[in-house]
Amino acid sequence: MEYIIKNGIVYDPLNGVNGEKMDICVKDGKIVESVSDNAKIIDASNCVVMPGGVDSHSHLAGAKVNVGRIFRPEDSVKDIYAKKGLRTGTGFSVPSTYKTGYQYSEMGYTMVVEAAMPPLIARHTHEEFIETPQIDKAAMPLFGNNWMVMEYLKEGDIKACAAYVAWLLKATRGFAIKIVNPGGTEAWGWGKNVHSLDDPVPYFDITPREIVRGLAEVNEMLGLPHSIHVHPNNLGHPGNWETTLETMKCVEGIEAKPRVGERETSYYNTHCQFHSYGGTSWKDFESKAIEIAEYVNKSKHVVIDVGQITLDETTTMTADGPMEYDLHMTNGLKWANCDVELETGSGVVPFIYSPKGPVYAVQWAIGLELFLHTNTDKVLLTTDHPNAGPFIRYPRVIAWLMSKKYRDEWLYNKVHKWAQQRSHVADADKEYDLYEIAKITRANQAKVLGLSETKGHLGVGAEADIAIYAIDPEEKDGKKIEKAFRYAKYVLKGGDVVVKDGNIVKQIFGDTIYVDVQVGEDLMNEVLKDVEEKFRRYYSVNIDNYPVSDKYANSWRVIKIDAT
Ligand code: MFN
Ligand code: ZN
Ligand code: ZN
Repeated sequence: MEYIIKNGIVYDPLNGVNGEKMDICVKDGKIVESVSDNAKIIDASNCVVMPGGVDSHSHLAGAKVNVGRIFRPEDSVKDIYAKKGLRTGTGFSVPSTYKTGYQYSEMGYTMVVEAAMPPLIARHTHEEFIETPQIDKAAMPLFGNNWMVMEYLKEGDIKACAAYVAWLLKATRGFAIKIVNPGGTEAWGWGKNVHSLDDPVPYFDITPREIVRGLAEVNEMLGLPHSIHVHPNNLGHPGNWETTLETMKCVEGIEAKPRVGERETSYYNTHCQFHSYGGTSWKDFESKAIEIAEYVNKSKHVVIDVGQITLDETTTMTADGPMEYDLHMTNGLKWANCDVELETGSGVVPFIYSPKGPVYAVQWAIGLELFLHTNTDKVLLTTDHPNAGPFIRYPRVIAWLMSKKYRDEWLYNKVHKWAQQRSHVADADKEYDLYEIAKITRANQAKVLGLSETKGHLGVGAEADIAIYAIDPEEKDGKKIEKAFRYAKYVLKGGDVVVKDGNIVKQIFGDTIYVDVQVGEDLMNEVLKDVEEKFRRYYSVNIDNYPVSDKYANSWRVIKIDAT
């Protein structure tokens, strides 16, 4: 099938295209130079054309997401999705699988990364991916509290650790190294936590600093497409901005050495909003977003996603088990806790971020300040779905960023006054333009994930993942901006029109992307012997039942890397 998208205003930052009227040609699922006269015409007059959206951090599938669904029937009854010809779905903050795929697609997103996959439960994640239509998917296995990782790093055996990471990525069909509260989730198994970068993990006697640095070295030794993806210690605690800065600094000097892709950063700090807190308690809680943004701007190795608070009722879920216990003690709502032997654990707690809550107002302002003060090449749009709010609010976040007037409507009329008093958001005049929106929702993401050869741009050879929005580039009416980005005029995925006028017109299933890194055979054999021994001694499963087999995807896309 051939298409020509005519007369749209194109925003394609990876190719430096900033609001030019031009035609985009599509053939056989790819963007091409030209098409024949038989090509179908898509009229994009008065519309904006961007690459398909890429979400590098979202909790959409797997163990804790499903706990969230089961645990919150009150969330499921709220938002029923029933459209002719499509699978029905439910759930506002933790939507069911089909609804997740459809709603991302309606917004023009074509690729989403599940941010935290417990390796032992990888199959569950992939099973849910099979049921999540419209988008390409990838998942990041959790490494920051893994017994084997901690032992190898304690022994200073980076090479063995790298081989183990390579094995686990392949066994779980994982995409990148995720680190959540390094050492703290393991400590939670003993009812404890770690509170600083140099607090030793019980029994393992290794520190968060050693875990983060060690895994960063492993990451660059293997040359993975993405960098380490880090949720630092002390999430959500007043005063944590110092831990955040220290964590960013602890990998200074470790250079990005991807063997595929064009990533320049060796450290990705996720949901940075939850890590930019000043004060000593909730009573003197204040923003340290500008301090964090200033460090990020001057540090070549760092990129952040924001985790913007959307001021909704939502469901929080994280592999940071002790943090969820703290949150439950703070808000008094129900709490679920799950342990995953040898690897990780998680917690789930509902949360109501009321705009009238003083603390939530400051959290909202902190996210916006990070967007408004960080260099737009180094910041990515996320809500840490569903932790700071559901992904269907991305269009509202875009509206807050593009229109100071709209931001101020919220700041002065809807949100508690602490947002003005405890942050500098009221002073920030910056308004994003569509070029910058395209950066923080597509170009930057594709680049830091190492996928920018074919994703996140509209150059010849790119996958034909394209979003077309009915919006005037000068629009300042927040509601209109939100509506335009919530329901795309057209979305193409792999060269098929999948959305028209905000409705799904074709159901397709994307690929599941993972990395397969080859390391030296002798080293791998040695490490495998060790791992087999660990399985016999400690795991309740047999190693032969651990790897994810071929049938766990609609279609796999493997990124092969030679690190021998
Ligand atoms: C990451 O996974 C991930 O993370 C993230 O809720 C997550 O009430 C999961 O106990 C949070 N609030 C306060 O203490 C506020 C102070 C309060 C007071 O007691 O003084 N002040 C007021 O109420 C102001 C009253 C005056 C006024 O101005 O109105 C706390 C409390 C809280 C705080 C609760 N914290 C948690 C935040 C952290 C992490 C959420 C989510 C988090 C989720 N991803 O004159 C007048 O007008 C009167 C003024 C008022 C007065 O003085 O009375 C994983 O992957
Ligand atoms: Zn996290
Ligand atoms: Zn997260």
